[in-house]
Amino acid sequence: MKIKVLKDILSANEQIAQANRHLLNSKGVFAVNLMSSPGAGKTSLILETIKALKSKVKIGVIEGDVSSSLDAALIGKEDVPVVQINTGGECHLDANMVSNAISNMPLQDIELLFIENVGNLICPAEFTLGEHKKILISSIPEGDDKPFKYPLMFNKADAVLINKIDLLPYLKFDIQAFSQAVKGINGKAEIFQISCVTKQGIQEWTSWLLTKMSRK
Ligand SMILES: Nc1nc2c(ncn2[C@@H]2O[C@H](COP(=O)(O)OP(=O)(O)O)[C@@H](O)[C@H]2O)c(=O)[nH]1
Ligand SMILES: [Mg+2]
Repeated sequence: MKIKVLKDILSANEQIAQANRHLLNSKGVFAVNLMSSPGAGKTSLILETIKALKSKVKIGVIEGDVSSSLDAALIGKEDVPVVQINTGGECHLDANMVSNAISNMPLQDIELLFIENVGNLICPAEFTLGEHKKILISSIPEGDDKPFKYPLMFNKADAVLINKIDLLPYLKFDIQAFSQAVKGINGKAEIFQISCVTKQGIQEWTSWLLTKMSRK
């Protein structure tokens, strides 16, 4: 019985996600669902990507958090359209929340939409939002064993960004073992080593993103 309820929820979510994608496609918006544990660097990556691409691409942001509008306030300083979703306790965004958010966004003025999911390596993997790409950020202080512990999240990602690479000299993290583990779970995911502090890898990441946008 419980399993049937879960199935119904997921298929209802799937239907709304498809409607979201249809709307985004009709407006020419490329949407990226950014997922990670809390503090891995989702907001930092959005800020760095805005700085790198602002002159080329019109960017909008949906911020998802259990509570607060701190991240939306930070992004708002960059003068891009931003909407905050507070899930009020839910550990992930769902398609309906995103549907409400995009109905409050000037989609005609947006070409690239970042959706910062709630910091969590489990639940967001289960809920598609209507995005075109799922991006997973995993950061050096979290350790190199995360692909083994949260395989579904790694399996669903179109790209895995290893953030805080500037901290590599100070922490035990085997990049090769991590990358091998990711490839074992998901042979298709692109892997980037980045730092939002030193900007290492940001150019490679934004080039990849632009290529994906043009092939939408
Ligand atoms: N050393 C280092 N710190 C970073 C980097 N990226 C983000 N941070 C820091 O990590 C913390 C969490 O970043 P934030 O972007 O808010 O993570 P979020 O919770 O995933 O959105 C902040 O103190 C950032 O300044 C990085 O590349 N290197
Ligand atoms: Mg954040």
